[in-house]
Amino acid sequence: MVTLDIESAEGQTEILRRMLTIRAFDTKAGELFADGELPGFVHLYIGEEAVGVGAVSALEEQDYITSTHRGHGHCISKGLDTYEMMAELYGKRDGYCNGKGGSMHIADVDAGMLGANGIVGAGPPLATGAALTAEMKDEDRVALAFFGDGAVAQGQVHEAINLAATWDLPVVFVVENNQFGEGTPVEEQHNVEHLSATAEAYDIPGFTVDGMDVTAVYEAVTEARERAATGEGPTFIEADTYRYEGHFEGDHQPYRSKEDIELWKDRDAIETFKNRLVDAGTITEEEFESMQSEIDDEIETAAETAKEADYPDPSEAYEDMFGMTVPEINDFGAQMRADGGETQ
Ligand SMILES: Cc1ncc(C[n+]2csc(CCOP(=O)(O)OP(=O)(O)O)c2C)c(N)n1
Ligand SMILES: [Mg+2]
Repeated sequence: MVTLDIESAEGQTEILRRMLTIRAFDTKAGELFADGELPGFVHLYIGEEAVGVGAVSALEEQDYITSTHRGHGHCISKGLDTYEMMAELYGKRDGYCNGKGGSMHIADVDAGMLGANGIVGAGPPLATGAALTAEMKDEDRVALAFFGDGAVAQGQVHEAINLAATWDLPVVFVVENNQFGEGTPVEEQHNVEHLSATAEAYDIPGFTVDGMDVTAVYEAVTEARERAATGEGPTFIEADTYRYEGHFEGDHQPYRSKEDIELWKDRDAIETFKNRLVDAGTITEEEFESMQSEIDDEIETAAETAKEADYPDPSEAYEDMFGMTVPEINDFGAQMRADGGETQ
């Protein structure tokens, strides 16, 4: 069953709620970082909400996603809990990785969120691997990789697309073209007008969609998922979007003007979708206001509770690092050798 049905009033309302939740979460994360509350870096997804929510809503619950260093929006799109996310940003034990991952490493494998990732371009190979696993296990799952315009020319991204295309694996590649890789404009990074041209090299379908239109993203991913799930292989989707905030919090942004940002804000995806729902009578202005204040309360409570929560104890530092403990790995090796599986 599709995660959220964009044809139904319930699905539309939840899509709006998730986009608003991302914006509220990242607005708060930006404030907390500026106040010196959060360790590490935060990269905000504000402005790009329609890509994450549009894409994940078109998937099925059991599908996998891989994320980027700008991953909060992908997590919320996949239905992750904002308190556990906030606790992770704070480095607290209640966080998704028990506070040991932070903003750039939130993962919830059970929910199909295979991880934010500090390595640009590391998501697509994970998605191709997850799709291969699903195929070998004969499971009805697809894997969707989010990655940025700055990752498109990264070598491992091409290896991942090539393998997925050659083996017809159930993968959807989604490029979030937010017009910059750090401070470098997309046209100074690539020699093609549309990054979706990448698809031609692998003989797979490639599309460029308006990433400020949640419906357009949803429709493109719906088609791509269908292709993936029916053995027709991967699709490459470029979503044109924009980040409203700096590359990271603290970026002085000398590479663009306030006017450029305003031009994109005029096409704000949340505002557009909200107006569409109000015009259609799906929600009223009052319902919108109360949804917004419920979300603000949720995020405020998440931040306050996370601030007070416990850090992991230093004695837990080496827990959760590997799937097995060192003694278990040694036992595993010994067993393999005893079984004749070890050839060295
Ligand atoms: C392999 C690798 N190279 C470089 C970096 C440093 N780096 C972090 S984010 C970034 C820009 C990524 O741009 P893009 O993929 O467009 O994502 P965006 O930040 O725009 O969402 C770079 C170069 C890194 N983290 N990993
Ligand atoms: Mg970018």
